[in-house]
Amino acid sequence: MADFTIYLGNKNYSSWSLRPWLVLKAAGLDFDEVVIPLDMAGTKAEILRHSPSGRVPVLHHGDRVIWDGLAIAEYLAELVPERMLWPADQVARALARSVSAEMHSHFNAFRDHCPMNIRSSFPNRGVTPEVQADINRIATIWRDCRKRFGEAAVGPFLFGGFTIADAMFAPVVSRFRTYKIELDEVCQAYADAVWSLPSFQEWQEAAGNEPMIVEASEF
Ligand SMILES: N[C@@H](CCC(=O)N[C@@H](CS)C(=O)NCC(=O)O)C(=O)O
Repeated sequence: MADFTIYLGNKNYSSWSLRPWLVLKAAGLDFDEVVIPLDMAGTKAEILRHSPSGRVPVLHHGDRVIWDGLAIAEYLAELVPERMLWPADQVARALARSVSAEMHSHFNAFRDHCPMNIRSSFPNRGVTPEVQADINRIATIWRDCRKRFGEAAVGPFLFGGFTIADAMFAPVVSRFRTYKIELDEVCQAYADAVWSLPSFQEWQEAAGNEPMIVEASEF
């Protein structure tokens, strides 16, 4: 079984879709991708043809169907263990899973007020005190991971080399640019490393070329 197809939302807006797509790239697997335009009359029905949750992303691997970004990432980590999609060290891996789960299930103020919009720039818009508290927590996570496990010699990511944890925070990196959030030196260097990933650059280019507009994510 070698055929992978990932169904995604709009690349400019779908933070949930970006994450497992980056993990697929890091896994080194060939895959097809289908973008289902979000927020349109037929969106839900089209997604439901491929995803039992009625949400994207969803990965089809032969007759297997795996939905939810973090579940897809975990599945890929099991398929290609040699790619070290989680850190090798058990303590680092537990922390990587913790921060990934925290990113997956928290930061609602930041999500609600600062939606991902890769190609746009809205300096400081939407930064309420609750949003700032989310930003501060994310910056603390980044600093802590970099300090404890992000050895410069291994790589510029949270745990040195690129892992699922970095994919989980990639939409945040984009939002920090869109909303011009000021970061300290450590966090800015990390954000720059994620932004410059060739796979992320490829996604950004596609996002810039998409014709679809989701009004709710524009100001
Ligand atoms: N926790 C899910 C969230 C997925 C999600 O909310 N996807 C949105 C697009 S970004 C969606 O499918 N929306 C379509 C709809 O609700 O009709 C994941 O990580 O995959």
